Amino acid sequence: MAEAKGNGVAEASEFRALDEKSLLDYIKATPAISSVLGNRLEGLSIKEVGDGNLNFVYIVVGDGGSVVIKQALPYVRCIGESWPMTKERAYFETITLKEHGRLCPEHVPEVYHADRKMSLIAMRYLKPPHIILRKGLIAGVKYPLLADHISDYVAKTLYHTSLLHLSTTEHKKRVAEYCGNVEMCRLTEQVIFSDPYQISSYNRWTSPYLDSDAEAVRSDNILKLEIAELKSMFCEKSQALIHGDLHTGSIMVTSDSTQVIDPEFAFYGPMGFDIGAFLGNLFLAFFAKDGHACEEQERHEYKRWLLGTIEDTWNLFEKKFITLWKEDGSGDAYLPGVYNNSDVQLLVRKKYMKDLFHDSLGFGAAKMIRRIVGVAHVEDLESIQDTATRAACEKRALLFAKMLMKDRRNFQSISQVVAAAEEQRA
Ligand code: ADP
Ligand code: SR1
Ligand code: MG
Repeated sequence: MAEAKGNGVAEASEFRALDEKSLLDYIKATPAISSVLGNRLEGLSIKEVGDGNLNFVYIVVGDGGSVVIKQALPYVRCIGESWPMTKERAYFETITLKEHGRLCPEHVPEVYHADRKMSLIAMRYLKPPHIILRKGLIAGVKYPLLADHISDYVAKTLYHTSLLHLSTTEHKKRVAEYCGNVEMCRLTEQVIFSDPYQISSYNRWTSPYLDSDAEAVRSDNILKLEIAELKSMFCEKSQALIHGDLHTGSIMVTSDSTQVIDPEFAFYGPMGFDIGAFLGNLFLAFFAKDGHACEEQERHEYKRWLLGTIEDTWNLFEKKFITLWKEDGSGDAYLPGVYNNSDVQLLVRKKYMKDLFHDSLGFGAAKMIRRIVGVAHVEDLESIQDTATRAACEKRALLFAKMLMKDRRNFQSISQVVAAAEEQRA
């Protein structure tokens, strides 16, 4: 059925959209998958569970093992066939899972089989009690290792795919391959950097409460100046192999395991886009918390935990990233012949990390804004049943995000950003 290529990605003769029934035939004809199931294919349970925005995800469980099979169809699932989208995204997700998995195996599920023509990936099933982080946050669960694990993942994947580690020859080769994921990048350009700032039929917000707030975003010239700068960075800065969609719905967790899934938007882009996605989504969880029924003391403690996790993630990331740089620094960016004394090394590291911090704040703010006045909102806020209460949470989050995008260069530390979030009033 499918023939393996040199990069471990097989190619079927042609594309077919699968369903729970035809998937069984595919599994039977694919030794790389049936062997994971212990070749015991009688009585397999196959369930489609995709609750993401784009793809179809099947959980396959049998007596001999389990596997997750993900297939991309040529459109955006949450909108429908009216929004066509390349199914090549499954190929970029595959090669990124493999590369990020090589660099950080503790936090990325293993790929067992991939089929480029079928736009299909078979990967490790992250069994219960793994749940999507966003759902855990909505339920008020604390994850004490989250900051340590995610800072590990971003530090390792970003550092090792940047010019701090790679030669320009190797880096350019990789950049060229990932230029192929242009359609996914263009989707992000539209829904994060353009649509929230113009009239678009895809935009929505909690109306009528946020009508004037959405209009204010569309008529704020300073905000437009900033989003233009961030968009140009997103399009032009090929800094590292980024995940490209690192929100809290792309992470599965238990109390001691953190697994990053779904890197179909991956490309060589600005590092701050990944860090900002994670931090921005934690800030959304923070602002949403006031809208969820909860005892006052418990709410206060949970919001403190979220802010502590934001602080720890950045601070640990910075420490780990600098350590990797000090221990290695073998890339072409800062040649030892030029940067040959500790003073100049300190100078460039400080400048690099300061710029990365401000990029992360800017992208984090952009990610927050799009989830409030653009397409594809987040469950943290959407699950607040009372409309007026939800609108009040969204207003505070939006005001904070606009301030963060405009004033990001004035922040010297993550603790100052966290303090600003705590002080944010409607
Ligand atoms: P999309 O690309 O559509 O956003 P996701 O990759 O986010 O799809 O997956 C959708 C859902 O499928 C996730 O929210 C999660 O519940 C489930 N899922 C995806 N991958 C796995 C996995 N490896 N193990 C267990 N569940 C998974
Ligand atoms: C139509 S926008 C869909 C969104 O879902 C994905 O997870 C990305 O965040 C994308 O922007
Ligand atoms: Mg997803």
